Amino acid sequence: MLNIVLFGPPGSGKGTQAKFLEEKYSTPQISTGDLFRFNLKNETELGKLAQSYMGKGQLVPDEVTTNMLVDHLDNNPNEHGYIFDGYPRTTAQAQELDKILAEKYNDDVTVTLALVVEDEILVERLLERGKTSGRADDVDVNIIRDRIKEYYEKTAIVAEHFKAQGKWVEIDGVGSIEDITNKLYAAIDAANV
Ligand code: B4P
Repeated sequence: MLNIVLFGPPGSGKGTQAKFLEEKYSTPQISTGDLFRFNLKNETELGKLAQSYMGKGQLVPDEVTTNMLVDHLDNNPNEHGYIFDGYPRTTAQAQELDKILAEKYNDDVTVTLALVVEDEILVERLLERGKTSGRADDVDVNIIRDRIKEYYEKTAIVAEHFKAQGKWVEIDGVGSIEDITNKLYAAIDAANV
């Protein structure tokens, strides 16, 4: 299996790039953000709970997020592997992902690709997306800044988990979308030998 973790702050291009990787490697994208938004749209209990965190720029609790991920994996089996987009976002989630892949598939994360983009560019991109995305968390600059703060407080530390496993590659996330995609392909091909 090829199990790719796409990592980076909000607006760094995870969702944008996941689509290209999905097509090239036949590994479906799993975006926990998209799964929460799907639940929100369908007004499920999970959607309402998630919105109470997402609307404030906060992370949804680990247990809720991991249970949703496991359900999704069970309902969408794929022997080639997966692109994890936006999961893990805490060290507890990273430990859970290792456990899930080992127990379910006797496998592990192939590589974590971390998109590096400076904060002011993140804010610009998300405000731009907010003009058309209909996402409440992309419209208010204070919520965007809270999301970025949450990233530095809870998510950035996940790097240590994957660095310790030798599965951490940083990619410059500024430049044309195509150039970044090509850098990601090269990093995956180098890791998947
Ligand atoms: P997500 O849906 O994952 O939101 P995101 O981080 O903003 O998306 P992404 O980073 O993929 O957007 P992209 O850069 O592609 O999460 C939303 C919320 O859900 C979180 O805040 C949290 O509350 C909750 N959540 C999700 N997962 C969770 C978890 N595991 N645990 C707890 N809570 C969780 O796109 C941004 C914009 O940049 C786009 O408009 C794009 O066109 C543009 N862009 C991309 N690449 C570009 C480039 N190279 N140049 C110019 N623009 C570019």
